[in-house]
Amino acid sequence: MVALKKGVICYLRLDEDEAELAYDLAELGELLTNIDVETSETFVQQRAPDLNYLLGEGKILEVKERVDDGGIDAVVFNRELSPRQVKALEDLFDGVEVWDRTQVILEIFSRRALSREGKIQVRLARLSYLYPRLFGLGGVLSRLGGGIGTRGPGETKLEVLRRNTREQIHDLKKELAAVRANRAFLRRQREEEGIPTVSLVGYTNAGKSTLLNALAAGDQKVLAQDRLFATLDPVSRRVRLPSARYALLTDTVGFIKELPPKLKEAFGATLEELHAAHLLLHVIDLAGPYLEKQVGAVETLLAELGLEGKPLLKVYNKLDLYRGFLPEDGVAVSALTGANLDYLLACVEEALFPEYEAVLLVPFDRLGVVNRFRERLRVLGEEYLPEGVRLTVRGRPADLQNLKAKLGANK
Ligand SMILES: Nc1nc2c(ncn2[C@@H]2O[C@H](COP(=O)(O)OP(=O)(O)OP(=O)(O)O)[C@@H](O)[C@H]2O)c(=O)[nH]1
Ligand SMILES: [Mg+2]
Repeated sequence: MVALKKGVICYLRLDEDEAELAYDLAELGELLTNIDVETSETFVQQRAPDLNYLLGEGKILEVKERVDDGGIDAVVFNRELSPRQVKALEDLFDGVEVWDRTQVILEIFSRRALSREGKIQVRLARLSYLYPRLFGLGGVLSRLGGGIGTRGPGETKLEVLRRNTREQIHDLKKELAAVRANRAFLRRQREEEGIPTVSLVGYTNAGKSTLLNALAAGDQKVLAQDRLFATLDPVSRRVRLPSARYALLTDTVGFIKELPPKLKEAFGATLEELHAAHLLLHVIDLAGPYLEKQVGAVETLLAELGLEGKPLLKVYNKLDLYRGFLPEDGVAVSALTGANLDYLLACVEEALFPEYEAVLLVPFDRLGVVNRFRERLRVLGEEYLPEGVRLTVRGRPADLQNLKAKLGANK
């Protein structure tokens, strides 16, 4: 068990939206839990952002009083703080850590990054966040790990630090460019193989990795966990579609409302992969209390990435936890229990290949079943055999899937 730190949240409210407030507080609390900080109190104020303290002076002194009473390790703000605010707040809270939402997310990402690429991306995001803040300087430095090198003639320590950071950013960008080139190469190779690609997108913790594991043809499992941003590195697995054709399914980093811009930039190469997908599966937590907010946030991010035009299928996940009306604009499944996954695969196939052919051996006493599908399926060939009729039919994968299921049942 890691020792929990205690933090207070300072929340600047810009409007009267109660639902927004409740959502943000729940989410920030959840983000903090993911870096082992427990929220002990919340201070909320509605006003225009203060240039020094984000919250107004009166409110911030209230927070200061609480912090001075002791037992608080961190003061956490719901918005990204400017360099000037970081400096002023660190001076005010003298010794107690000051965090903003961006730093909290950066911290989670850096704990999760495993691959070389993931680490480069997170490091780049951290240094880019840090760089403009090097001009005020405060305790923020010790947490963000800016490297200090040898001093050149006539340079102050601070100047060295800035130059070093600038150089590191430059180098990391170069490394990322190499990663990007390699990705493009692998993508072209895949395209030559002709396997269609499907990418999972969705809010963090919606169940993307669990779904990938449930659908993947082999048994190489990826990490799926009840924690935010469990996945940072894209992983692909082959998925067998109902017609026995294959698609390549890719899992990637989860989305969050107002993803810090520096992270969005750093993860550009990862997110760029989405452009190459033939189909996006938007995985949605059907059972969570914040479905609409999360769907909205994902759609905003997809639009920002220029992906509005992509074919997209909504997948409402965690059906096993849900008792209510089912949304009609997508497929409801449970990645955990496997419910409705066959139907999902049929829909994926339908989106990728609008129609396909199947050969079915229908026993004579089941021909009536086929008749019920006459309107939706085209019969291309009939061959009479002792055990039944061999039919070649053409139609949408979902209908064929359905027919096969009906033929299989009540034999
Ligand atoms: N009850 C239930 N739980 C599920 C289902 N699908 C996923 N979960 C759980 O939800 C949690 C998050 O699942 P992940 O697959 O890691 O979610 P993710 O979308 O990959 O999350 P990030 O990688 O953080 O973006 C895990 O604890 C899963 O066991 C489901 O259909 N039903
Ligand atoms: Mg995941």
